[in-house]
Amino acid sequence: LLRPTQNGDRYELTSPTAMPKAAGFLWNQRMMIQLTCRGFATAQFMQPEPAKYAHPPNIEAKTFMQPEQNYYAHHPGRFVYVKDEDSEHLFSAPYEPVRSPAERYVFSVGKSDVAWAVENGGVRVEMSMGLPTHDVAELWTIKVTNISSRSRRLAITPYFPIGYMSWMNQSAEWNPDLQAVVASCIAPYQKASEYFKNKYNKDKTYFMCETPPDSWSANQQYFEGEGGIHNPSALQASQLPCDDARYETPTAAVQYRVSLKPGEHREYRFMFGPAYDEAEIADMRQRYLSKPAFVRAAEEYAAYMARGSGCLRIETPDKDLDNFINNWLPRQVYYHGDVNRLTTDPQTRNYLQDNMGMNYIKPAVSRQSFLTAVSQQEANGSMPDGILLAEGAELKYINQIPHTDHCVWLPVTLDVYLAETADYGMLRERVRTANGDNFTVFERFSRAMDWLLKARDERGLSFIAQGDWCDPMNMVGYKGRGVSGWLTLATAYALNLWADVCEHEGDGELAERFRAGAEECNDAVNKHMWDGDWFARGITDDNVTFGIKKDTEGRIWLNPQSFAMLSGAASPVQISKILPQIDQQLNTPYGVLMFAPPFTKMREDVGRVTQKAIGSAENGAVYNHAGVFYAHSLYQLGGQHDRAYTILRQLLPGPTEDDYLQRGQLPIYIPNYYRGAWREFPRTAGRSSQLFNTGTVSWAYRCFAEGLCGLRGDSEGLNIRPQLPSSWDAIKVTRLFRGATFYLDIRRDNVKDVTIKHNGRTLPESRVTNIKSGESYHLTVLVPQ
Ligand code: CEZ
Repeated sequence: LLRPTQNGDRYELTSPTAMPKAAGFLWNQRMMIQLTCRGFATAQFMQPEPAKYAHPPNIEAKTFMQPEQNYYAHHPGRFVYVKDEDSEHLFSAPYEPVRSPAERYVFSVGKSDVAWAVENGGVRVEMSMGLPTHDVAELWTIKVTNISSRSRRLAITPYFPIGYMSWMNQSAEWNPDLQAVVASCIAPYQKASEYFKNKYNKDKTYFMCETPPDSWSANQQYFEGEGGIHNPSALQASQLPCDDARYETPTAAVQYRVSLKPGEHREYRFMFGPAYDEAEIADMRQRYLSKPAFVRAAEEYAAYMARGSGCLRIETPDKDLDNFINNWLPRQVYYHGDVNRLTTDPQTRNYLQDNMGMNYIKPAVSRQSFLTAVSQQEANGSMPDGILLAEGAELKYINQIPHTDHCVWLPVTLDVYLAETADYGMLRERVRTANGDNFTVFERFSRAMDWLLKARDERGLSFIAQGDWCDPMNMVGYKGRGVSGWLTLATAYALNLWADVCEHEGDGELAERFRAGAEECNDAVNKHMWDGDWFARGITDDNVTFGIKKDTEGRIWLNPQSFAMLSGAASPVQISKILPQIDQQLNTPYGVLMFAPPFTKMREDVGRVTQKAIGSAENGAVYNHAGVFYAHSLYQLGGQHDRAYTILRQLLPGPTEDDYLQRGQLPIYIPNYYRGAWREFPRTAGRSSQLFNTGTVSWAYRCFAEGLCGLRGDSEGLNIRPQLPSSWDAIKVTRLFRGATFYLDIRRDNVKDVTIKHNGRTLPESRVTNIKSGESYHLTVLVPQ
């Protein structure tokens, strides 16, 4: 059903029906496309806000990327119909819209292309798509081969529906000079000011052919006719109608009528994408639409992807895991750091955490992200809800809701930047904000910490306003009094991390002050939120503590437990009570739940999180971001190798076929959640959200590098303290660090503590200092049995 090829570089799925939403995705800095195994597609480009060039056939609501998107017959997709003109047998590739079962079907997802090979009725169709590195366009190759032993007369009809573009103005026609169907629209608007904003938008969509087709259709209704998308009327005739769309729904179908001898094939190239005008389309043709130009674009794009290959290679007893860590996880981390989820106003916590991952790929990008983030700090030291990345960008959607946790992520993500680079010099850069104040990065971080300390109530607990890390927890504190247990602990964690930096920078007094603040936070949580076996999640506006034993829904939440371990609030005795509770109440075969039991009805003093579908998203799913915080806290704690590893492994679908089928996702990315409600609704438990935007990935990479492999930098060198799961005896690791390459041979041996040998010599500590850029270090690392 599912197999890795080329050392895990690609994954192949051999059924279009077993995991119907299984998909691959490609991006560049200006666009993103997700393609399902059946041929449905979701694509967006930035102008500068996310926009579409292919639409469903009706008006679509605009929103940010959502989980568990459904596909339906008319969902935008990229298809090719093939009709045998003698037998009249009709099928389509990849699978939609005809859904005729293929004799052989392979969906093959690579890091820089997505491809299919489909055999049906003695004809093989190979489709593949790539992207240019800097432009917005899809580059398609479609190859049709007669694999039967007789000559065949075929009508080959690529079909790229364009859909309902606008209620103001839309049309489409064949442009003979461009050899393209060109659809045009005026994107709907109402305010005069928007006219000027939209004036230079790419309001055209083109489907352009390298080889002139015999006929075409630009009108969805005429093309599909009474036969419908599964059996379009236009395919009954001897050629397509060569029609147009005049305030009718545009589409793009072109047809080639060919005779193929046994073994003979035809190969076609197409481009699909948005443009401002015909001149731009002509220019794109010139640049890309030929075989050599496709080859060049593919090479360039593969090189672009390769720049995101990360700093860690592992060889463990788990080959599927190796594939993921060596090929796919860094790619997903790169995606987040490279394009910030294709938003112009990423949530501040997302922006900082997505860039945290970039430390393992391009630390210079992370460095710049701190400067950008603090350049938007408020005068009172707090951080805004989103970071604006483009001129004219505005805070939208969730960023219009006040959340109180954003400052926390500054020291938390800086911790990784400093561990990777030891670039304390960045802290001395001066940054001026739009409100005119001018401080060093160091001062700005301290101001953010002071704001966190201030944003607490008389008990010393952090106000939650309309949300913290948990976006939809919007009614705990909307009256201004409610507090977050998690945020108080996260504040303590952040303050302690920052105190270490203050100390390193020679400001012992400040360090002491922030450590005292952290202690106050921890004490307050212990005083007001310890429920005997675990920590509560918060206290509402009306002074009701929740996330405690007497709650029948939302009884135990994962984040406060993880952060109590990170912040030092939880004593060893408390930890020994918490961990078994997590095992019992939150563990599932698909990962650890964000909380349990899920809410079944609105709780007006908690908010809309309780209204989400049971076991979906934040309402008690296996929300991977929370799961990976927990893994991180276990690695930080030490001595929890198996618990931590189990969670990391569960972030990924597989390796059993049952698990793949239940999750319904290829092991090429981590989704933001898998459905929870494992006891309540076992049928849907484990199902992937299919949403690859998630703060999980930078933490997952960190957990593998820093936790499992135990490789973490400090101001002078690299510490080495692997935490292998007990079932592993040995692993091999390659780690790039500050310009040097470390080859580590890690195995269990009769040693009391981690012992490192370099060039036959045992090092005095489990740490390498004086690292020289450009050098290779071959180390043997012995870990206790
Ligand atoms: O958003 C994520 C946020 O991007 O939810 C996380 C939060 O920490 C991330 O910053 C947990 O709440 O509004 C909502 O109901 C959802 O919570 C979404 O905003 C959610 C997206 O589905 C994920 O892309």
